[in-house]
Amino acid sequence: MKKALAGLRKGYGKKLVSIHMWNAWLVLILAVSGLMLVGGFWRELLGEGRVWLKWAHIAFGLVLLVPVLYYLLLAAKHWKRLYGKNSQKANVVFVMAMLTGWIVSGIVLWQFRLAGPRAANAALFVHDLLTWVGLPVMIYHSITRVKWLKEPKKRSIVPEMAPEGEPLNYGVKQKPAAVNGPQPVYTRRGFIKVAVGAGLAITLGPTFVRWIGKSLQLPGAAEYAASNANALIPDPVPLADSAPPIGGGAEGSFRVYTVTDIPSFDNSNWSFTIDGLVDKKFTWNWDEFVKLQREVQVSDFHCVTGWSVYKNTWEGLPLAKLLDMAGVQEQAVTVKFYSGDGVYTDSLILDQARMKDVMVAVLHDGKPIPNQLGGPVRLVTPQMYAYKSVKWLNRIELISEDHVGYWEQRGYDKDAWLPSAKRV
Ligand SMILES: Nc1nc2c(c(=O)[nH]1)N[C@H]1C(S)=C(S)[C@@H](COP(=O)(O)O)O[C@H]1N2
Ligand SMILES: [Mo]
Repeated sequence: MKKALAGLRKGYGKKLVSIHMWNAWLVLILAVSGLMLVGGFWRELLGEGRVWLKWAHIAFGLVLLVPVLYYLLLAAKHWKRLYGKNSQKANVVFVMAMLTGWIVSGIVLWQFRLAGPRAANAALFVHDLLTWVGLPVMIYHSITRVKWLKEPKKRSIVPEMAPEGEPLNYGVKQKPAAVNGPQPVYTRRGFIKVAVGAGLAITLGPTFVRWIGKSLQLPGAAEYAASNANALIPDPVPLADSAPPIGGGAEGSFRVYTVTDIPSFDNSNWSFTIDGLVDKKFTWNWDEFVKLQREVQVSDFHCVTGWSVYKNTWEGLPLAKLLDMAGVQEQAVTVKFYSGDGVYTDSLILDQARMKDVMVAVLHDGKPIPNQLGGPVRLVTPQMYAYKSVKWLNRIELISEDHVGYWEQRGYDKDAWLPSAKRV
């Protein structure tokens, strides 16, 4: 133990440098992979690769624990060296707080099943917020530090801080940082720092503010309704329980997810079919479909990536009723759902499909579901994660074999049950 500690002390300065370097590389990798994971553009382009990228992001996030914990071993000593350097102390505290927040919220998101949707929701918010705050700060930090490499006096992490008179490294000859004394306020370094900061603020500031605004305040129902590109006539007339919605109005915002371009529909290109292993096949056009008897339910909606929308008042056709209308044949095992986007599918086994709250939804909080959110008709599966909730649903097929849905083919768990669900 003593020996190990002595070893720690010996190469102390060099160790700080290498911790810093490892940390920088890991944060860069995590930033790039993380931004690719949230970007809609990449979401579409990556397809299957997205699941691998997510696992890589989690793995690198866990590796980030190594430099953080290693630093904590050396922290007491580094802290003494920073005596009197309050801005550098603040910097260390800031970076450690960021890294800890990222790691803790990342672990909650990784273990979302154990954590449950509320904790996952909070973790996603923290993870995103730290990214919006932390990334610009770190970019700024790297840019200014690159300039400083030629004038390393100000760096707190330099090899020459090694005690016991170790030779100075990296070809940098100078006195120990601690005896540098106070720096004049108007130094060239100070100027560069302010200039880079101002430049970044002016060029990136507006985009950054808009980005935060957009991210913290996702579009609400009114915005989606205003840009709804569906043109199906007539509008379905809501039941009394829908308007005003008995749920009191949904809490939270949907993030628009799609694996294709967002489709839109009108009366000429929309129809709804139930076929396969049924006694009676149906194909309804919109006029016929809106005349079918609907029901109302209030339920929460949880995406497996951590966000939720609570108290949605959905109005639509209980799937069990549609199945009864069509008459499910004995050989049928699986209900397969097709999206009008031509790509996305998913499935439920019959017992799951017959659960009371599985709904072919037409209205949300008393309004037609806009095309961005899967309207005119989407599936709702409140007991399961929302990748089961097929958007632009236009065909239900009864089949005798298994069907592995779009995201399940790409690594999502076949078991989509929420932790709270009463499994059937
Ligand atoms: N056709 C289709 N349906 C889909 C998806 C999709 O990409 N395409 N994404 C699923 C996922 S992962 C979620 S969380 C919800 C998101 O619904 P929203 O885009 O209305 O918020 O839709 C589900 N249904
Ligand atoms: Mo999702």
